[in-house]
Amino acid sequence: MNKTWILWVIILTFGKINAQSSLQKLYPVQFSDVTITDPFWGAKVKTVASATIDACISYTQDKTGRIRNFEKAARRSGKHEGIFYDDSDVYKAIEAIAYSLKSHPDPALEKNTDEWIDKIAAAQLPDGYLNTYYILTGLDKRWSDMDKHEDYCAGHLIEAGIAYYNTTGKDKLLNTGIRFADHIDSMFRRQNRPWVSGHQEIELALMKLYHHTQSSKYLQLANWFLEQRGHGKGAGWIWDGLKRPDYCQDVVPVKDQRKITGHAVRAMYLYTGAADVAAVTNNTDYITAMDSIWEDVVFRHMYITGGIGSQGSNEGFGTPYVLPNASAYCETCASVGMVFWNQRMNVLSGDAKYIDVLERSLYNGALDGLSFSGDRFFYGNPLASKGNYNRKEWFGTACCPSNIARLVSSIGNYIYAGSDEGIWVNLLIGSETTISTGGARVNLEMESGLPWNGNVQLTVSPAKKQNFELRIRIPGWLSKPVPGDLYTYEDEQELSPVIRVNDKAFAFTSDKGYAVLKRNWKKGDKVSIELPMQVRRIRSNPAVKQNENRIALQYGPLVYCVEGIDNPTGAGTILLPPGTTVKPVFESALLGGINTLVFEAPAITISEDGRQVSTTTRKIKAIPYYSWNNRGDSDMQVWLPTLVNKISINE
Ligand code: FUB
Ligand code: ZN
Repeated sequence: MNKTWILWVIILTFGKINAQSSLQKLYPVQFSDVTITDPFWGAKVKTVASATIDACISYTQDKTGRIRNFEKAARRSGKHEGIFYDDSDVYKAIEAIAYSLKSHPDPALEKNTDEWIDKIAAAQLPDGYLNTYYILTGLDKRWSDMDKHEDYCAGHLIEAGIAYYNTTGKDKLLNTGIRFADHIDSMFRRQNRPWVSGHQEIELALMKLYHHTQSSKYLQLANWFLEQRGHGKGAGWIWDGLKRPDYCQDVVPVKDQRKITGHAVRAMYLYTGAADVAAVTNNTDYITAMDSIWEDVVFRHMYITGGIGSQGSNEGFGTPYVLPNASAYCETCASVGMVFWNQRMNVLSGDAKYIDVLERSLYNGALDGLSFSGDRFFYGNPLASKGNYNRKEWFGTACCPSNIARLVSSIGNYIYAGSDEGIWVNLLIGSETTISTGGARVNLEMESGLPWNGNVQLTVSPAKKQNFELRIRIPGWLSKPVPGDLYTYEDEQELSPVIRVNDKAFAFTSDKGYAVLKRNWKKGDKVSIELPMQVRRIRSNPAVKQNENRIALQYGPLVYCVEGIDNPTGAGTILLPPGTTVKPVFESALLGGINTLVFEAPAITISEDGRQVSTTTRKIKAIPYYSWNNRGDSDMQVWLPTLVNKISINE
């Protein structure tokens, strides 16, 4: 089918379509076209390649039965080990491996992965079905329980298959995923049999498959899954003993949703898939819904770390403005999901506010999930701890390790985008790429001091002299912590970058958070960007009672915390009164080289005889939030009190 026909099929298939102009404004540059040269992110990508992937393999293949389940499923006999969604961890590990192999080729790793793939493919049934839990516990029950994650696992299989094919050119896993997708299509969409996915993921995966194959049935199937929601067809999701369709975003149809509800990872994957569908079908109802939901998340439910999910009971969202710090759930996967969704929203709108949120979740809420050693993980990422919370080697439900691995190893996905008008620089991360705009090929080289200093240099080299816009995101954190009024800078200063082209100040215009540099670019043009970095004191909206009379510190894109190991009186004893001077100090020998924030402030101390409590002035050190708990167990706090608000001698 040629492109015009495909468009007509889409137009006839989907109701609300604006065929005149595409809703999608930008085309993200794939990580495989981006070489990371950044000291900060390059080190993280290397850690994932050298340690995180090994950890995932060790737990997937040796220390748990995940790979054995596929071997048994291929034999159609044996006891299933683990939980019904464990297949997804194998697929996510393969996806992370695929991304990592691109920058860190490793023949032994590839061979081992090929062997996994042989086992996975051997387990697939002739009708395309593939799920080791049901193959081993009773195929008569397959597709009988919407919450059993069969389609969720299928989605991760599809994502892994595409990733592995893109890196290696090997299509065995991809074809396994396609057969499973076809099976699902024949079981559900073509029979019009109700199925509300209990854990969204299949939608976004099918959209990747649609783009990979250009087969419109995957687009239709993705949209079909979206349209299943909100008509009472779901299983009546139960948590806390109550029927709660809000847990699975199943109360009203996606297009009519306006508020965020329920399980945070489910929600992020749902809206990522909805944005992917909308980008192709131009369904403005989905955009209207997501604009409103996004504001609800960012204006009322998001932690300053970009983490989401305030409660463990539903692994998700609670009451607006209720953001407890020590019990914050903030699952690593939810922050990964924030990165996915916000990128899609940026692609649809060309608005940098989504990248502001993406960057916050990436550098803080998500990165906190990975230890410096690469083989320890946080599942939840609280903003305060009494010292008894620490990273683990693995989890019974092990969604987070491979999720952070696949995000970090594909970090190049989030840096650049292109459009007909020009080139978009979203994240200021040292890298090199070549982008097409207006028919021209333009090479870009970026060097960046972030997150430690605000000096960024870009070398722009079009193949020939070319007029286009270079749109560089002006980080939102120069002006305000986040869009909306959930958090504000105490000083309310809006700082501006200084941008020079070939050493001359350039009078750029601003549009939707981007500095727009329009000129006739020639090979080797140099753009320098100076981002004025200052320590910022952040206040919460007064509606957040948990942060009343408290301040969080931020420097550049990083949120800071105090950890007991640096502050002998303990993280929970430190006050940050108004007027305290806080200075950044780069400490090259600490935690791989970080900016610490140092200040003198009162700390609550107890006299030696235990009979007096007083404050004494101490030298305090704060570290980036993502780097805490890398030096053993320690207490930690992000929101520092400005005054003594409570003394308790109860434990
Ligand atoms: O259900 C699969 C994964 O397990 C979810 O994404 C996580 O939140 C955890 O519940
Ligand atoms: Zn997780």
